[in-house]
Amino acid sequence: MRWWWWWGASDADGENPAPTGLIPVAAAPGTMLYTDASVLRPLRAGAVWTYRGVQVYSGQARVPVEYSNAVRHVAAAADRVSEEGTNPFNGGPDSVTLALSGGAMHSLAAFETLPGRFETIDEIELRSPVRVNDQYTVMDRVFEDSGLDLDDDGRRDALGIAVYKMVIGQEAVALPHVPTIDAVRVRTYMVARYRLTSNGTYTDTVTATMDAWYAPGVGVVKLELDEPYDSLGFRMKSTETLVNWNGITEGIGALDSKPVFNAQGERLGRVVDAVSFKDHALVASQVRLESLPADGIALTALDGFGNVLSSQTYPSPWAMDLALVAMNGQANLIAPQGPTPALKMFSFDSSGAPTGASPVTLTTTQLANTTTGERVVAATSGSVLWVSWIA
Ligand SMILES: [Ca+2]
Repeated sequence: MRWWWWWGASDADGENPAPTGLIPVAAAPGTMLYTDASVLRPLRAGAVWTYRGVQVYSGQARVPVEYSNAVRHVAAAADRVSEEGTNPFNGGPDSVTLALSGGAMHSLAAFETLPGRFETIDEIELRSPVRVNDQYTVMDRVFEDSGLDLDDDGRRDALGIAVYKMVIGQEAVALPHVPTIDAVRVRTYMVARYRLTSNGTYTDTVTATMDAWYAPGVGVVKLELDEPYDSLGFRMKSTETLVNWNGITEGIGALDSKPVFNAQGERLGRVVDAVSFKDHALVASQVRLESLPADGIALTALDGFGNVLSSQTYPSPWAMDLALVAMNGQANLIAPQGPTPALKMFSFDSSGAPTGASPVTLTTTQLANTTTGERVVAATSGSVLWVSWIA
């Protein structure tokens, strides 16, 4: 995260090694929250965190701005990823490199200190162990040439910038569409002031803060940036909260919906029933087979993202009235079938391929209203199969 670069000092050549004097003495270390900081910032190529953002302006009659930001991890090396945001803090696309080193999570970003001259800034986002009150410095620099001459003496004034972080503690964070989650709050302070060349005095100190909440196993679940908005002293607060997380093998929140296609390349028809297995679902849906007088059904296996693993179509009159039930790792389809009215059970494996030579007849009782879509309903308890129908 490099939100504070907007502050932009511009002359590394004139850098003074003396610190700014803007960083306070750290408080005594408090409770240890995590021995290993990396659990709070998982690096996972392909994972995507989607945030809802809002920017509110204080002291100004201005309508809040809503935006969204999707952050993706792209593989970079064994111990690092490129973290690419579509719109962090509503500022357009941006990316940083995240690297785990020595128990600390580093955020590296190239910064153009002078036109055409780039410097990589290494910011420690989190370090181990994670303790309340832990304070660490990202930057403590004085730029002798700030590019501005505030006191009009013909010489450009110096700018001191201090960036440091403090672990605030653990908090329960309420999120939209996502259960409340415990997260560690870390506050970043960005403090700056000018030193005037005419008399060596300092201007008022200006402070921006950014709070980040890190949830174990998930990463950043909330960000809040509070920064000066303009020279009149107004402030802008930007808040980003996690809407969903696609962690590839796990996740939280609901992902965007997307159409699912059957074996014929058509959108899945009316879903009649569905069952779940350990890592996928099997969906029975109606399908119109042009060559047949009646509808058939498609049995489509979907992974947790709605990707089709397999899809098979069966011509049958089942579509109007059937039940699908998972039992012993199989999918059992229970449906009336003629010509003699009977309720039969057809077995499939979890991908929807037929198993067993022939269907099992459950009853030959005359069924009522099978042509009007009255539902056959089935459930299991242990090894017992329950079926209900209208006789
Ligand atoms: Ca000056």
